[in-house]
Amino acid sequence: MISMLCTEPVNVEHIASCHSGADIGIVHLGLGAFHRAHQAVYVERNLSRHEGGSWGICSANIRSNQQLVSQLRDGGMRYHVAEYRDSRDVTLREVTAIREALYAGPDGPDLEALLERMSDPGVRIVTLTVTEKGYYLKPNFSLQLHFELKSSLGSGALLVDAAAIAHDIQHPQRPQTAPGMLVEALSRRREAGIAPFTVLCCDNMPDNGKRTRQAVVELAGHRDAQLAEWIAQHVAFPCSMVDRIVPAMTAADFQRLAELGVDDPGAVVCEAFSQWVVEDHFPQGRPDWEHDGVQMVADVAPFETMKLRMLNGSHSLLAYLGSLAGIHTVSDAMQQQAFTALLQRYMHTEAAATLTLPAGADATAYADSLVVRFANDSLRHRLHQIAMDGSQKLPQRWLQGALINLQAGRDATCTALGVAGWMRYTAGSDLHGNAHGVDDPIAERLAALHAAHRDPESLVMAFLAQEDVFPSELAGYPHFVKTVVDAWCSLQKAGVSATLVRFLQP
Ligand code: CS2
Repeated sequence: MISMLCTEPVNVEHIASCHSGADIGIVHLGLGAFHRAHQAVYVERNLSRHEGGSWGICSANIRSNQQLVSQLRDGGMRYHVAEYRDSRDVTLREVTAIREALYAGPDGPDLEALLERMSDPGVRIVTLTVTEKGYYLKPNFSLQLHFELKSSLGSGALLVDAAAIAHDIQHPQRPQTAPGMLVEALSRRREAGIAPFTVLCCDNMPDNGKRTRQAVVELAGHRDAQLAEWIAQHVAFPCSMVDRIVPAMTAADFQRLAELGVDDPGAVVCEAFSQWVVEDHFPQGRPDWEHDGVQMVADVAPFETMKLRMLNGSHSLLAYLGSLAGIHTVSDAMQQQAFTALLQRYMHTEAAATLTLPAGADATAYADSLVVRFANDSLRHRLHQIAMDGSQKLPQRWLQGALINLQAGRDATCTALGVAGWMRYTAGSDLHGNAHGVDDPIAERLAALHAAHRDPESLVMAFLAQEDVFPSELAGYPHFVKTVVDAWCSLQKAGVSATLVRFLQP
């Protein structure tokens, strides 16, 4: 470990990878920036402590970005993570925990290699970051998951009509989705008499292990009821909470890394903060992650709910309202008092009121720490990136909490503002008329709603009637509905800042 002070006022610490290799014991689906800067760093620490071992990672992209797979291979499966405490203080970490990279996306060459790897007895854990939409599930507002294999109705159920799931039901041996790959690999293991791996979901969803189990067991039921029963009985799906801000890389990020001497197409820039809370249920064994900074706990739910509603909920508020105002990044939005006031009010009065905090946690201190993290201007975290897939994110970030507040007779003004902001964002332009793409699985349906409903009230009602996004009860709170309509009108007429000032008046 070398610490050096450059001629520029930048403190750069280099941490070299301290192991020469490891057998593969983990398969990861979703080789994005987040995985490289989060889970792979914890595994890197583990391998460095043990000088190798059997928990190396085989990481696969299953939808897109074959180029990254090639780049990692070309770079000898070695890449860098630049952890910025602030713009003058960076740790440059070399990571070699990912031992193998595969591309199993549509027409990808490595699907069979991936399934073989997942069926290997040496692999005992499969982790996932495939984003919320990658599980093909309806939202679950009750958080009571059902496991009746025959039923496809009810909250949290598998989207059996989604094209990719329909494909996996038709062609189970050539799956395109993460649930389909898990089912096929588990089926192969069952037939070969190999114990199943543990499935560890690392996506931002409440009860993410239970939801993954729902998708896998339900999909398996379409193929073979006994396989579904075997998975339900024998496969562990622990829940986890993941946290680290890892923006998509930009040309400017590669440029500043080049200035620090790092010429690496696989590099990732992120914040210094990192947290991983994992439910300790790994029947086939696990790395001794508790010595690498992972919190191994009995119940992840309080951590997950706190993070989703406070951090991700705030992110989404900034994403829609900030984008409408023509602001590009999280840290730019945090320069504006109207936005910090919005987040303070949202976190303290709306989000915190709905939480059962983890032991020892303090909502005020957590909110304060988030404001500091968001203001970190060494990250160019684009609001449009966070705005993506709103239909998949809003239920757990805002709407579940709003319903709890409304049922308890409490205020949900910030959430109503956010909902109006999201609706307006999905029209495809900001309030200055600049067009933007709307990246969401239901973008077309939302565009049709905008085209069909010209008056604000009927548009808002049409949005609230989208039951795969909004809990049906929300439309039954007239004050909430009126606040959304008023906020929509105010955004259109007066803009974001004036609307925030007006709605946030005590
Ligand atoms: C963000 C998250 O893009 C988003 O939706 O809210 O990726 C966020 O940065 C992470 O969850 C932080 O841990």
